Parts: sequence; C-alpha cells; structure tokens
Amino acid sequence: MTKKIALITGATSGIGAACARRFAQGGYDLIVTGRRCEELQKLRSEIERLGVEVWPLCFDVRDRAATQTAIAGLPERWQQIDVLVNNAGLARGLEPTYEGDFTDWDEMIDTNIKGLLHMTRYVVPLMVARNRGHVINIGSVAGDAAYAGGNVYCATKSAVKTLSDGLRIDVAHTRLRVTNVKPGLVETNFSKVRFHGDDERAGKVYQGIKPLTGDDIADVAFYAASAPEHVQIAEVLVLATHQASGSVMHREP
Ligand code: NDP
Ligand code: 8X3
Repeated sequence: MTKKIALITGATSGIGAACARRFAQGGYDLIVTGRRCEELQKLRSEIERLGVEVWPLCFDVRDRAATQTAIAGLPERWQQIDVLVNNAGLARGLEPTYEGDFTDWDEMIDTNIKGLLHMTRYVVPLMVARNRGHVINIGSVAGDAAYAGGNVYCATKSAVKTLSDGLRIDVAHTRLRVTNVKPGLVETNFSKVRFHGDDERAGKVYQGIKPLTGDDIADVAFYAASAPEHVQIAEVLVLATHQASGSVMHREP
C-alpha cells in the first residue's frame, strides 16, 4: 500500500524538524522544506533510517514563483500530499510599534502570512482534486491577544487563525480538514532568530519556566492528523504548565 505523504515547511529546525520526525515515526513519507539545503539533507539522512522516503525541497516560502516551481516540479506520486504542515515562520524584534523596524515587519508578514498563503494556494488544489487532505497551520498563542512588543508578530498569528478559519469554510464541502495549532513558549531557535542571534537575550525567554519542546507540538499535530476521518480538530492551544496566556507566566526565581 502507498504510504501517506506529509509536507512540512520549515523542517530544518525546531517544531518543523520535530514534526518531520513524528510523522516519519508514524509511517508517513515526507516532503521537507526550508531555505538551508544542507540541513534538509542532514534531516533526510537521519529520517530515511526510519524506513520512510524523504523528498527535500529547498526554497523560500516568501518567493511565490519558487513555491509554485517546487510544488509543480514534484513527481506525480509526491503530489498526492495527505498532510500539509504550514510551520515555516518567525518573529523579529520586540520593539513598540512606533519604533519597529520595517525590514523585520516585511519579513514576518511575508513569511508568516504570505508564505503560508503561497503554500496553501499551491498544495490545497491538489488535495481538493483528490477530495482528501489535512492542512495543519502552526499559529500561536500570540494570535489570541497582543503582548508587549508582540504587535506585528501577534498580528501575523491572528492572521493565521483567520486564514485557517476561512480555509475551513472554503473546504467544508470536501473531506479536507483544517487545524490551527497554537503553541505557547516552545524552546527552539525561535528567540535566537527573534533577537537576531543574541543568544543571551534569547536564553532569558526560557529562564525560570519549563517550556514546551518541538516534540510536544509535533505530538499534537500528529494527533490531529490521526483522528478519525469524521473528526476535525479545528484549533488547539498548547501552553507550558506555568504559562496562562501570551503575557502571563509564572517563573521560578
Ligand atoms: P525555528 O527558528 O527553530 O524554526 C523556524 C523554521 O522556519 C526553520 O526551519 C526555518 O528554516 C523556517 N523558515 C523561516 N523562514 C522561512 C522562509 N522564508 N522560507 C522557508 N522556511 C523558513 O522556530 P520554531 O520551530 O519555533 O518556529 C516554527 C513555527 O512555530 C513558526 O511559525 C513560529 O511562529 C511558530 N511558533 C513558535 C513558538 C515558539 O515559542 N518557538 C510558539 C508558537 C508558534 P530555514 O531557516 O532553513 O529557512
Ligand atoms: C511564539 C510564542 O509567546 O513568544 O509564537 O509569541 S510567543
């Protein structure tokens, strides 16, 4: 029997890499994407040892033409995508809006919103044609309410919620399912990227609290994909035990 295929964007690190490992353990063949081609090759070597096939696609989700070429160039068997995990994304900076950096804003909006839309636009028609598929968007608790300095990042994750809800309406007449997974604090490269490589500042984000791991989120995404066909996990908020919301958490001194 042909294996199911999961396409995971941003699989070179953090939550995306964890999703790749989890879906591979669950027997899926994988299409993994990211901009760092060498990291994709390393992931491929690691995961293929689990006995699944891996098709790396190295491109920037902000680049619409590159996204189209990547998906259109897949062999027919690899276009039978069962699960799309729209995970690629990032935060940049934590400045108040009136001091925000335009380049940071562009990068967040172009990746978290437009990149997700590019992937959705090129992959979902393949799913609709087969009347089969599941889109799992990685949103965030940041999309539920703004927190200090979160402004544009929070807005992009609010957009992920709205786009997930909109897509769910668009495909309600099909067997497709749409899930928005909203993690809280997950220790990955996220904060290093947010603070442009300032490791010390990034480390402080996780001080005094046990954060989630990429594996915790991958388990939730895999659970949603594994639910019986008539069950659509529409939205899941996943927080560390000592986190109550995007801005409220208890830290041990
Ligand atoms: P990481 O920085 O560890 O991973 C981000 C991934 O996104 C990398 O694989 C990176 O790959 C990829 N990526 C970034 N920009 C692009 C791009 N333009 N084109 C293609 N791929 C890109 O962070 P996380 O794993 O934490 O983040 C994954 C998702 O989870 C993001 O959407 C983030 O907003 C969300 N999230 C994270 C939380 C956290 O606390 N960590 C909490 C809630 C949500 P490469 O560099 O190779 O392109
Ligand atoms: C990432 C989680 O709280 O740092 O989306 O915004 S948070």
